[in-house]
Amino acid sequence: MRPYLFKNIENKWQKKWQNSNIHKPKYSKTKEKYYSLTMFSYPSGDRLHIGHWYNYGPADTYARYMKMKGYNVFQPQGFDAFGLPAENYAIENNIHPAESTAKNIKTMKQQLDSIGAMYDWRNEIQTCNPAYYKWTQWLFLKLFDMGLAYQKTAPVNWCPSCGTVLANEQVKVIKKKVTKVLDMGIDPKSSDIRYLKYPVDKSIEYNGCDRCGKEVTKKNLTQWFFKITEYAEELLEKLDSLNWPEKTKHMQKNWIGKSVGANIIFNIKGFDDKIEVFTTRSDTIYGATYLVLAPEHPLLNSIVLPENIEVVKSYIESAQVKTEIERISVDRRKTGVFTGCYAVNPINKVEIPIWVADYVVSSYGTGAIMAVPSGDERDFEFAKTFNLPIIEVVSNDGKEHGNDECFSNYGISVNSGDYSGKTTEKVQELINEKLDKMGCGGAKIQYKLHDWLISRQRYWGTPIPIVHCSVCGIVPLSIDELPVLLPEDIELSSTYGDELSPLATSDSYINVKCPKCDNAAKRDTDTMDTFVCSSWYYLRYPNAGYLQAPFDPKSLKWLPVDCYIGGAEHATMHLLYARFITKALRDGGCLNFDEPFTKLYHQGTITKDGSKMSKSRGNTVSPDEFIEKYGSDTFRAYLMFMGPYDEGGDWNDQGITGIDRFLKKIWRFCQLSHSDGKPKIKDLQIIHQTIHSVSEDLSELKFNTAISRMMECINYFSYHESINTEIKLNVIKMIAPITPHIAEELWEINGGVDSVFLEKFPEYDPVLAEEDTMTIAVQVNGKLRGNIEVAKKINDEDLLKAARSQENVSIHLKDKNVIKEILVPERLVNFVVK
Ligand code: ANZ
Ligand code: ZN
Repeated sequence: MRPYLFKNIENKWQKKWQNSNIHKPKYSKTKEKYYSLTMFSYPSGDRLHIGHWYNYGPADTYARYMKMKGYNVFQPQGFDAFGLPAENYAIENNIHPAESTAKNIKTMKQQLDSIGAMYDWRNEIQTCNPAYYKWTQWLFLKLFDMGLAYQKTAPVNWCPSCGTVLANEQVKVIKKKVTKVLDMGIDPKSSDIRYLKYPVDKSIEYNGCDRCGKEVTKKNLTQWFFKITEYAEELLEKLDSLNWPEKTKHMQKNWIGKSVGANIIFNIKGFDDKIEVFTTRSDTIYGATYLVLAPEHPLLNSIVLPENIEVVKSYIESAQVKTEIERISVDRRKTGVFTGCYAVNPINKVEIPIWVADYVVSSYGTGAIMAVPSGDERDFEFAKTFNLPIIEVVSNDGKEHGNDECFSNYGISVNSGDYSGKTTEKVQELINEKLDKMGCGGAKIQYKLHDWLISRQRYWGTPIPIVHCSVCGIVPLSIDELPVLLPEDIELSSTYGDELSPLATSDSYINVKCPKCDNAAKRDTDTMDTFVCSSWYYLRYPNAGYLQAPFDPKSLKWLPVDCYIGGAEHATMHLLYARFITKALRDGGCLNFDEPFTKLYHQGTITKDGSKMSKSRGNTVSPDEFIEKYGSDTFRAYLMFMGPYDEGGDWNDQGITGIDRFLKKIWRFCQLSHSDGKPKIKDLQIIHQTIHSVSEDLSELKFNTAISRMMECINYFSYHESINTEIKLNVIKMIAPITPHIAEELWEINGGVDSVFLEKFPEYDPVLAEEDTMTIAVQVNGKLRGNIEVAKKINDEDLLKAARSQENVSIHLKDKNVIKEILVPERLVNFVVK
């Protein structure tokens, strides 16, 4: 037997695969197409880590399995090469990001090669390449043309540490434990003068930047947005049709945040202005005892009475320093001040005071509410705090209970004029109709989703193809002016001036002639969010070199993506943006499908000693050293064996030696000499049972159990001195998707021509796989006392005999009278005794 020299074997096959067409799909044959995609990676300067491997290795196993199942598999690879991490890396290392990115991509590609994956490198994508970002600019212009890209001035998220604005999706709630030293001054009861200072652990929450974790602030800026809200309903509704993890669908659903309710317009006594509120409970309008405006509400500039201006002003200022999370948290003490003016309830004409309070936020609904203390907890507390009236308007039985409580459920209206006695649903319907007739609002659907802010004040991104002209205003470039190349004469620094884009410092870039009127004009100085680059890349892959358009219309037959594998952290960012862009391009006449990713799968995370691997924790494990020591096949198989693919597992070095032994057993087994004569029935049964479960597991990405079954199978055969060749070849084919290099080598050793990946994955024969024995549970008086293994063809008499003689059962039958024997075929025997 030859020794298992994994290094030689892996090098040999990686070269062979590269030089052959084996990884290339038949592009024109899309009938059996299978587009297997993994999320492309960021070349940020780190080497490929276990996380990448855990995404790409098992995903390749799945792709290879699908290929052996007869699919025409397309598995591309590329680089999400623009963005902050790449720019920051370049700044730190004092080189141009174009240069460092190219270098990092080169290293990453070498590492990717060591996985031995079935990548079709002919269709590689690098988003920082002008041949690609030309089409990202095209996408911007397309959306602009469709009215889906627009500029507006709004309070936006600003990350001071990254020096750029961020989309809402890229801001996350960060929980942190901090130790604060409380200074209580001098203890008056104590005789010695001692300061009461003691540290307390406090947990704080704030809105942080998804990249750097620093606190994000709000700034009023003019920025570019993509109108994702136009698709809110479809994004929500089509979730049901997707073969995606339920959790991810749920997160998108919550992020979109649909609320069915009404807008109600209140007149303001003594002013022409009106206040519009959003409510999900228009039926409670008779219980509205005051209105609340968010501190940012523009009406506060005009309606506050002179004697109230001072307090309102200082209240607004105090609200500004609080985070939104703090403001809306339910258990916080409510604060607020009276504006001095009154609003008129459009339904019953009652005048109610207008307050300003920070528990109402400007970013949701209309930034104003009608407060119903008897129906809403927050309003209830506020009313208690400030002694405002509480009017009961809904109860469970339509009777007034007059108790001082908040009832937030649906029920039957009371104290509501003609509406009393009717159900919540009915009253909502009637009131909404009435409001509509009066011109005072009506039914309204509200979403939490906001438009996608796509401008970034950073250098390393796709320039926005817009010119600002003092005469013509915003002028989009035409397609033949693309790409707008990133200027090279820019001094990069980690501390750009506030809000100033690095591109603004290049005179030669900024100053242009207006394409419309030829007067002096200026280019837009921002670049696009890198999530724009990744929102459409899967469309270009099937013919990534196409010059005439962003994607080749013919190659669109490859879409949608059949299976997309990547991290769950993208649930409400990339995965939402990509769905939106697909729908927008469909409506723009470019695509004829609704959803980009038919099936989605999230791999879990690999931990080290229970915590997530990260550079800052210093607990990362480099794949390279293990590939060096054990080989790529062993490493890949070990990653898959550690736990269910969607759960991940904890890394430890001991585990990998088990897989190492397993591969060596396979190596030995697949070189056993051929045994003459017919194979034993038991051998056939084992191999067909294994084929059955391994193919089922692989088709569901259950790699760990597939490998377990292979191990059991190999253990069974480990006593054999020779083996039927048919069985041996089946083992090689079964292991091929999991450990591709060793499988190819064994295939060749056994006289296989070409590649094992041109073979079909073995089919199991149900007759041969059939067990000839079965396990029967034996009970005494309904209690399980033992199990027996018997032949499937056994008759009842022999079965009962075997059951009685089971060791533990016989103990429980001793000296007892069996009054009944119950037989459940193929499952159970129960002795009823006295
Ligand atoms: C009156 C009312 C009566 C309400 C009642 C609730 C219960 P969701 O389901 O999240 O959409 N609201 C509206 N805009 C707000 C804002 N900008 N800041 C804070 N709260 C706001 O919640 C909708 C409800 O949240 C609305 O319905 C409003 O309070 C409040 F018995 O109006 B409701
Ligand atoms: Zn002009």
